[in-house]
Amino acid sequence: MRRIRSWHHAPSAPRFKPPPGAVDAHCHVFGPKAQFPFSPKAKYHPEDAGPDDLFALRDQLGFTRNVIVQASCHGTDNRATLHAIAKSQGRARGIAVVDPDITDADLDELNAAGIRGIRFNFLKRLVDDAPKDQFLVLAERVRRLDWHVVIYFEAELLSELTPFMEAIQTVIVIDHMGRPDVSEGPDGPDMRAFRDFLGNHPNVWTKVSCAERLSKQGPPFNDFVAAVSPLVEAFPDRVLWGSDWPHPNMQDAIPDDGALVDLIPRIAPTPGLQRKLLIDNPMRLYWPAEGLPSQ
Ligand code: 0GY
Repeated sequence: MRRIRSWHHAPSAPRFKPPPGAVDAHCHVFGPKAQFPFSPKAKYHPEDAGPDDLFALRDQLGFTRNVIVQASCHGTDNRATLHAIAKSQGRARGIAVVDPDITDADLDELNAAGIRGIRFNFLKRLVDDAPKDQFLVLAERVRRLDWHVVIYFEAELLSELTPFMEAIQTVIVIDHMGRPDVSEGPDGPDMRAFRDFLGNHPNVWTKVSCAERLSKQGPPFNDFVAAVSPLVEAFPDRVLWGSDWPHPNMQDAIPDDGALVDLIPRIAPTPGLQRKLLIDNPMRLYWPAEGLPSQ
């Protein structure tokens, strides 16, 4: 499989300055492949995007911390993610993807290494199967660690997955708002259904991320901003923001990370909303023992 680059080598400097302590709560690392090979089941083979590049971008964009989400190309081998967390000097946590037969001792080890949750991926183009019954068992098993569950699905699956999600007792974080059609506007069927879903399920959080995937208009992503800002206003305590660097599978439309950061004040227009989105909410989920940085 050809190796592809999906990330910008020279992103612009954002005009928006994140508040000190800001968390990029959704990003990935790829490899380096020589050290951490891809899964035999990987659906894409990206160019290396390791911790040094990630942390350089973090600093350039004005962030302090990262939450690194295990990408599907590494399957259930979490070593690349753990390697990046270990290099972060306490400034990264992670979300793992695990085999259903993982032992409790291995889960404990992941916890000690900075993992705080597991991801269930329902995108057919990324994974071969998504066994709901096994996911439910895993979700129950990680409760003792006070982990949460991250779920990635597309909007057409929201109603079908609702009973599955209702059976999960932990916090649930939904990636990229379950990929709504933002071009339909804030009151289009997808955004309305998703806001109703959050309203009815107080344990569900979401990442207001991925303008570069969800927008049909492209930069400056006006359709994304119009659809997403009411959601941030309605659920200010259950939203996270992530860059999604190195933007898996975006090789045909590589986004400028600086421009993505400049969307933050457009979807979270006040300093109070920005602080919740970038600091209070991710710190509660990923660094609860540290308390919140003073304002
Ligand atoms: C994302 C989105 C994608 C990929 C993955 O694990 C992954 O490979 O999450 C995608 O292709 O939509 O969140 O990075």
